[in-house]
Amino acid sequence: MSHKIMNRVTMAALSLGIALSSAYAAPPAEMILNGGFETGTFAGWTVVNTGSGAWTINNGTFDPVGPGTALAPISGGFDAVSNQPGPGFHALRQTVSIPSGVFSAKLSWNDRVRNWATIFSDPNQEWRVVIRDTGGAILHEVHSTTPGDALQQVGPNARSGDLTAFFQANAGQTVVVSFEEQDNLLYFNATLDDVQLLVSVLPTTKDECKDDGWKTFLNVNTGQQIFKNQGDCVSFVATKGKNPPAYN
Ligand SMILES: [Ca+2]
Repeated sequence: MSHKIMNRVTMAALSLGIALSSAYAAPPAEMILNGGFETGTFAGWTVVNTGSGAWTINNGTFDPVGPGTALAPISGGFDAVSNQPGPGFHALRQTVSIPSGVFSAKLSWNDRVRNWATIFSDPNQEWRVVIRDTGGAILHEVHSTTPGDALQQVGPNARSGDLTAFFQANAGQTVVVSFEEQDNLLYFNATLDDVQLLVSVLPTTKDECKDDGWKTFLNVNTGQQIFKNQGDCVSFVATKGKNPPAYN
């Protein structure tokens, strides 16, 4: 395991309060880089701005074009805010490779939504979170504003989507996680922070079960361990999955 991956795994484990006691264990991996924008940059992100306006890194002083005012970052020192003087489309994207053997997957983030038009409209005055293929086609919608929703959702709003079934059905595929603000009715400020894509995979060797490694296999959507004990984990590996985890 590279230092870079180890660091990311360790960070994901720490965020879930797991003790890394096994040399072989495979705790849930964080697949998003710089999800909190704490580099103060868009490092790790593909920034798409078409039409009018752009995404901006906000340290609490960014005052968007239009009636929106500066707001403190959702967490830490920075978040990302969209703004525009005219119609446009603004996306923040990361490309991820879906591993095989996924047990659970969860995409979570915090946002603020400030729609200065009189309505949301699909898709032309909308905030949405979708999974696209590398050609741009939408494969899965995680979240979307809907006509009738409150126009001002300053929050911050903690949102998430369970991607387990989608990841299991698309193992081995490369996909694009895309946070999108689109507008053509009036000003629209979307704010994004704290993006996490946690993925847990099942063990493939008995060694991953030993030295308390079995404790690190979690359902990232519930936070629960999936194996009852080391024997439950070893049995899963030995039977090539025919004997499922106790808590699946
Ligand atoms: Ca942040």
